[in-house]
Amino acid sequence: MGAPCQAERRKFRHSNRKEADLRLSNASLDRLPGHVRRPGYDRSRVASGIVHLGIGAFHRAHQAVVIDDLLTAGATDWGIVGASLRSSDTQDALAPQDCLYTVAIRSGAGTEHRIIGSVLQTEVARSNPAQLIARMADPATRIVSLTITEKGYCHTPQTGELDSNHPDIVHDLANPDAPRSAPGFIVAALARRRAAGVAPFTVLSCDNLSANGHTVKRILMQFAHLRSPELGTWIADRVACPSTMVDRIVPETTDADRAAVSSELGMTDAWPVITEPFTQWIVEDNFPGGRPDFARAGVQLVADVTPFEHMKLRLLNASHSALAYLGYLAGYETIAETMTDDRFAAFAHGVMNDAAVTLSMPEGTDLAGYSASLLERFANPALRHRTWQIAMDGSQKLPQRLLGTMQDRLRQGLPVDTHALAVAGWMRYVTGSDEKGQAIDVRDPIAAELAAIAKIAGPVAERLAPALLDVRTVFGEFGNDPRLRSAVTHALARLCELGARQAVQAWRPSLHQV
Ligand code: NAI
Ligand code: CS2
Repeated sequence: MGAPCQAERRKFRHSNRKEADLRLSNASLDRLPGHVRRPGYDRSRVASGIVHLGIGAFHRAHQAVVIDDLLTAGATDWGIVGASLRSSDTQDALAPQDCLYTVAIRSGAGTEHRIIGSVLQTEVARSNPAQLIARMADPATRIVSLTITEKGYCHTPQTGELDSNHPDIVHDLANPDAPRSAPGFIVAALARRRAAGVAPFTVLSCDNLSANGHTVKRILMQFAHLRSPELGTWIADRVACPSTMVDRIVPETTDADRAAVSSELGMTDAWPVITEPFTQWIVEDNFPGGRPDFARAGVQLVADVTPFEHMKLRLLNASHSALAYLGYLAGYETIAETMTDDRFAAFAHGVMNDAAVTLSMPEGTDLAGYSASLLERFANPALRHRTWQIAMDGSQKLPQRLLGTMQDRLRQGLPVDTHALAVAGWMRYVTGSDEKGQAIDVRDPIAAELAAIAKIAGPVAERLAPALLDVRTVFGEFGNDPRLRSAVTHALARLCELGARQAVQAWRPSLHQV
């Protein structure tokens, strides 16, 4: 359906402005402008088959779009019930809209608006935990998927093991029927299914974790074992947790986004999601209870996602984090803005090149082409992906994004100076004070611990770097490696001496290019 000419759009927007109190809903779908794509199926005939935990921006711009495509193609039993374990914000926004929302796909060529109907209902765990557990225990639920952020797994980032001292885990072991954590809810529902003789659902992590399927399975087994060894064994034997690689850049929605989308629709959408044209989903094909016909919607089904996951985490996410910390310190608000600085763009490319040599990809994989596409995506002028947003939860992200590459490079006798500058950027960032002495709003599960370490060490690289490298939950034993300590301390000293802009300006690519 072709986009209307500008004059028609202006006319449409004007005629609809007086209907500004109109709200996106089932009843108003036929009032949308003709160029806005809407669900091509009868939502009333769709049954839910998926419960998704973490109904945030990424799920709604990625997995829910795939399911919407499959519903359009005729599937009827893979609708989504979206749950939030933390707040009612998403439900408050979407319930009045019959859970309809807009995906605004932005690029330099313009914006495409698409209404998604695959989320059928929402749940707020804290207001009714029993209802969510019942949903997940219902035999019609065959997949429980997750985008709960790296910290939602209540694990130790460096090891991937359950953190049994995590406050939510301690609470959930004491209150198994009124859990707070994702592991708590999943195990409570699985226990209910086991007791009823119902086969388990498949657990599908869509978070940026290393080996996300294996990690979530380990965490579920360890949590369940603490409740009952028999339950832990049942989960180990019966529950499938395929790993996935997920990719679509989805910045946090702003009020300006809400206003722009609502103006385009001629009606209010309280929580649209903003994204890029690119999307990719690679999934291990291990769904004993059945799955949607993912391939029909362009999802790649593989036996082992590992190489693709490493490629994405170590090239895209690593350079994203590098740009986030050093770009923020240099005064850039968004990734696209940071990429307008050629030296930062070159540095991001250097991070990708240094990671590429650690990958074992299928024959014919074009890593140079993949890196080039990443640099283009990062430079998308239509996406305002804030460096501050990507800088969040760095203690949960560094191991799979930067440290794994550094360990592999050192094993190969290769320098790690490029990645050391990215780690130094994180260290400088978590001090909580920027290069002008202004406070940084550091969001991280261990932000207070990091700030305390920085305060004791003071603004001296030779003290701060070793102190942070001793944070075992992030660096583990690798933090003791003298080559790592030397490279990171040197990088931090340069960063503190020159400032981010000049330190990146002075950066040069690693000499040993394989
Ligand atoms: P968001 O902030 O929109 O949603 C995060 C969701 O996680 C919310 O529903 C929130 O309630 C839930 N959550 C947060 N902390 C939690 C906890 N401790 N326990 C349980 N649930 C918790 O963020 P968004 O953009 O949806 O990203 C979520 C995750 O999706 C990311 O952390 C990442 O793992 C993955 N992802 C995000 C991409 C993006 O560009 N935004 C792209 C690829 C993957
Ligand atoms: C970002 C990711 O916020 C972050 O940490 O690096 O969410 C990134 O946008 C996605 O992984 C892209 O697929």
